[in-house]
Amino acid sequence: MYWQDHLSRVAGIVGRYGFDIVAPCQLKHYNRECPTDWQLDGKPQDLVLLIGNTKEMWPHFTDAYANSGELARRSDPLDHWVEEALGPCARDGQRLYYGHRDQVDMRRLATVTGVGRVGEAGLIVHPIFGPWLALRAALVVPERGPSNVTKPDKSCVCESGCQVVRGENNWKLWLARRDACPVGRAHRYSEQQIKYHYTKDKNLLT
Ligand code: B12
Repeated sequence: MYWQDHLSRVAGIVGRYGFDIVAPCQLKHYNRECPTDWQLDGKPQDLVLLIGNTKEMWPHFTDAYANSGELARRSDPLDHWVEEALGPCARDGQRLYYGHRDQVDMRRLATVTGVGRVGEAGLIVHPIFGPWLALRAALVVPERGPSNVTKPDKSCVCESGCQVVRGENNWKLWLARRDACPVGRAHRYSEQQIKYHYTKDKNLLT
């Protein structure tokens, strides 16, 4: 199979749960950017697919939460559900690494796959979704990935400057920095999704 076929297959599976970002690179493109202990195993040309989501994922998660007592008993229901949703996309010989628990540097992977640039505040900024995305997992497939990955721009340059938003380092500061970004405002998360992401308060889900 070509890497495009793997990408379509994975996008088809994870898209059912609202994971609407799937982006490829070769393993060496990621590994050469990383400290040794964050590198992933495999051959240099292997395909890596970054899997992420925008606000599209949220209703899938809240529906699953409403219909499953099991999720409510978990200390981090969203991370648990992410594993349930993404797990089936890894076939034999393919390895799935989760951003919330495995040693994979999702921000570096986002830049080498061209998903986004690193904004002044350090958040990944996607050309359409702006900072309104989450980087969930990396799937390593032992087949040749795309060799001609566009060299990503290293950083954003814009007039509004999320870096000018300063204050006490709490979640409201990070929300203000996201809100300062002029890109992707139509893709802002709902209030429920925002608050849950920053506080992990399960009461918000009921
Ligand atoms: C560990 C971690 C944290 C820790 C970092 C502290 C520590 N001493 O370990 C804590 C829990 C504090 C944290 C907080 C936040 N995090 Co965080 N974090 C991660 C995680 C799991 C690994 C980062 C890492 O070690 N990288 C590898 C090393 C080699 O690279 P590094 O650049 O030196 O790593 C440092 C920075 O990444 C920094 N850091 C961690 N998160 C963030 C977020 C931002 C915006 C910045 C500027 C820096 C930063 O901490 C790392 C250790 O010092 C990644 C997911 C992943 N697997 O990549 C998410 C991740 C980087 N975090 C993310 C976010 C959004 C945040 C917060 C804004 C969320 C919040 N709850 O408020 C805050 C802000 C961080 C800050 N600078 O104050 C997102 C960024 C998404 C994006 N669009 O860019 C990621 C990718 C998670 C995701 N699922 O999408 N985080």
